[in-house]
Amino acid sequence: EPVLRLILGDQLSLNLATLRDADPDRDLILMCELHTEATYVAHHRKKLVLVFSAMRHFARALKSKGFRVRYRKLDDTDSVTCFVEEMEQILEASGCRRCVITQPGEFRLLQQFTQWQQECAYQVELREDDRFLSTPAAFEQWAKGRKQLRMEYFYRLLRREHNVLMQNGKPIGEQWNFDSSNRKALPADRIPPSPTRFEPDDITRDVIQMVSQRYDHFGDLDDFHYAVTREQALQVLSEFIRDRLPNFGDYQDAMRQGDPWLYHSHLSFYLNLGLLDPAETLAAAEKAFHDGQAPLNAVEGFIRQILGWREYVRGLYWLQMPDYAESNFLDAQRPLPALYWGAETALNCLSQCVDDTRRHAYAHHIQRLMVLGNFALLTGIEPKAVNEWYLLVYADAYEWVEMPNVQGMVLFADGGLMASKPYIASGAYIHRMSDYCTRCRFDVKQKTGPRACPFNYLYWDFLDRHRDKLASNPRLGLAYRNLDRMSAEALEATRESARIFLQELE
Ligand code: FAD
Ligand code: DLZ
Ligand code: SF4
Repeated sequence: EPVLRLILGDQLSLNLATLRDADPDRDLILMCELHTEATYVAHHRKKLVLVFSAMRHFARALKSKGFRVRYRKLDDTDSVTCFVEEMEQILEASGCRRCVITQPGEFRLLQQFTQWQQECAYQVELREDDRFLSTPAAFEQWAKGRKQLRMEYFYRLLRREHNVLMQNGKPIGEQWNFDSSNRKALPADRIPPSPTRFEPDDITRDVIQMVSQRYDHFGDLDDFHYAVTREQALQVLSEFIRDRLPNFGDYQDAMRQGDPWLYHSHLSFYLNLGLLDPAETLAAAEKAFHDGQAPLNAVEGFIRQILGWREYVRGLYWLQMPDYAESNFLDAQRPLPALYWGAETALNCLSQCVDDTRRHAYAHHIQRLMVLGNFALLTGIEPKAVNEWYLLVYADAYEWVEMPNVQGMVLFADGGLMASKPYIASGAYIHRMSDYCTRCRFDVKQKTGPRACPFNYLYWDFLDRHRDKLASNPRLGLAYRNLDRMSAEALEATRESARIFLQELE
């Protein structure tokens, strides 16, 4: 009897659990582009092109392996509102009684599928997504009884379990973490290699055409050059290992006007779509270290992002959902300011980071965290709006990875479950790590007044405003002592500058 096997847009892996026991001659594989998926948040147009083009290329790869694939293009599914509806139609028409799905990466879809599984007349099997190095169950086990869930300890556990950068039971280099050597600014004369690019083929050009006709969402569509097949993604990986990894550590936190790519890997798009497997990226980086092609601080730094952060946020998401979406520890209520959609702003760092995002559906970690995120935190933007923004603007964004980064890392909305303190910074940090301030109308050295860098007074005003919730945090002790030492006039000027700025932001 034939089995219907659904493959979602971020499940583009030949070793997907759904496909493991598939019989090409007997079974039917279903992939479908849905208007409702493209619009439940108004995804960046480059993200839509990436997902749909990668889906179409994956369907082609499946067909060339002999699978029977039913691929539904957006133009044929206008009346279809959800995956379940499409599956029911096919099951009814085809005589299949069994259906296999790998668990989706977003809670809303898992809920739909489990509800259907319970109610429908078919045999619906939901399989664990095992394209990760850990599992939600293992994370839950680790989290049991802990009040704070620090990534660092989960990471060490996984280093041991998977024997990554280990020697005789100890971390290579006698140290788990080399972050302190990974905070260099980028010297002005350093030119990072340009990113790997692929010219769009016929399939991608069709998708670009379709997206441009149908959607006017935020985000530039021109100059699409991302990988859309596994072969291309493997090329991005190997060029990263060769050209960028050696400098990845040193300049991991650096920002430069007009260049979001720097020495980052640009692999999140492909890891999250399923075109690359996290284990193979770790193996490639570890090999570069053992071959003497990249230093330990770079390799450990890169491995920590994928083995540590990526696995950790996924565990946290499934542990905390659905409540995580509702948390708002600091009671932030401000609507998202128009500058996040590209409205003109005099804060050059923000304007540049939004511009990179609009052009590429990409910004690197420190831009997302210390500029765009820092500003959202300092100005008290409502978590729901911030989550929606991050989920739709980045081509690597799916809720399982976006939400913990926003709720936990950026907004401190979970009250410190993830982060030991809010990631707040004044203009000095942005000035040290970027060249944005030299081209800004504001003066990063001034603390208050109309020409002062807004991050400076917003920083102190934030601490002042949230004294009741944050003053007892030991990691903010020094900051609060400094705030307490501020003269009454200086505090008043800080509050006044912040008040004026926040009022104008509305
Ligand atoms: P690199 O700097 O080269 O890092 C290598 C890989 O490590 C990445 O490809 C990614 O898979 C992983 N990684 C690094 N940091 C994280 C992290 N904090 N959480 C999870 N994985 C990480 N990443 C996403 O993949 N999707 C998102 O929707 C997303 N939203 C974010 C939102 C905010 C507010 C912040 C602060 C970070 C977010 N990140 C997200 C994490 C990180 O910024 C991106 O993974 C990274 O910028 C992708 O670029 P890269 O591949 O060049 O990364
Ligand atoms: C992101 C995305 C988009 C925009 N569109 C589709 C789609 O039409 N069909 C599909 O199967 N998947 C799509 N995806 C990926 C899904 O949103 C993703 O599988 C879930 O959110 C789970 O992570
Ligand atoms: Fe951003 Fe302040 Fe620097 Fe301007 S001066 S770029 S607002 S940090």
